[in-house]
Amino acid sequence: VDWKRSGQYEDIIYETGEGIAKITINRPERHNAFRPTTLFELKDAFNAAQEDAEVGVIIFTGAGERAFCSGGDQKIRGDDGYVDKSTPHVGRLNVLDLQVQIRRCPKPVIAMIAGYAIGGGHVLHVCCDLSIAADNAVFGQTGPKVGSFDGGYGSWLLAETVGLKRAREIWYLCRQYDARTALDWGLVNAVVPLAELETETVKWAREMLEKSPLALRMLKGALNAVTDGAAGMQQFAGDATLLYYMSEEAQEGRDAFKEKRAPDFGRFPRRP
Ligand code: 2NE
Repeated sequence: VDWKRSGQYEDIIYETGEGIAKITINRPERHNAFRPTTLFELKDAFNAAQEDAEVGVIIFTGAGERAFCSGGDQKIRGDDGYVDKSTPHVGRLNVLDLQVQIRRCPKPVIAMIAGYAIGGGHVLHVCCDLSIAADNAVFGQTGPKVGSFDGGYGSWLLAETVGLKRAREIWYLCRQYDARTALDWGLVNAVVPLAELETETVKWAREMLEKSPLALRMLKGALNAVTDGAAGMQQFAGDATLLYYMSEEAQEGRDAFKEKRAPDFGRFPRRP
């Protein structure tokens, strides 16, 4: 893909090409650990990809070959969350907002993982629709080791993905798992040689770009709805309203109002 870079970011890279947006955490010297600034920029980039009608699939990755993301930057962790120049007086845990944003984004998000996906970085890939791992990928949670935990998607979405016993093992023991194990456990969709990671991920993206965007949108909403409870149903209901707005039946209601006449819904079938 001939990626075109755009946006003014310090911690991330935003690129687009051939209907794909590629969002890269660019802090390789810290294994792509995130700080509040990183997350504000990711929020902006994911929003740009969602709003861009040319974009159908988003690839989320980390710079370099050593890490996808190593979670919250422990070196700038304050006493009430993560602190940096973008939020100097109050600690933030704004990765949780990004998790929700990835789930709510109606376009498929693929995590493209080389190296470590650890801690809050592991949770981010769990929140993505698909995960493609390089053969050097390493997965795990570290919370109970470093004084943290994720009791949200990081726990129950992980359990939905690998099963409760394995989710407990991952969190309670804080072990690291290789790419083959992650594949066996259903934590990733595919494992490929490191040198082929982007080529293979783009191949998956292109296959999805050939499919009906509305069908993919509805499927993402449907697959998320159960885990996301009322919030998931709310999004799915919004998509149902979108589809209804696109029908002649709904448009008759709008037109009747504008033309100051009674609506004629009689020509629409009362389906069994
Ligand atoms: C990832 C891991 C196991 C890699 O180990 P290794 O030995 O291959 O690399 P090394 O030397 O540890 O890391 C390379 C550089 O990156 C920094 C390191 O400190 C080192 O830099 P120098 O000190 O040599 O200058 N680095 C790596 N991860 C970092 C991090 N998260 N924050 C700041 N600097 C980091 C090993 O590096 C590791 O265990 N990293 C820590 C993983 C971790 O505990 N993450 C936080 C979990 S909590 C969380 O993410 C979270 C949450 O649970 C809930 C809400 C929000 C966040």
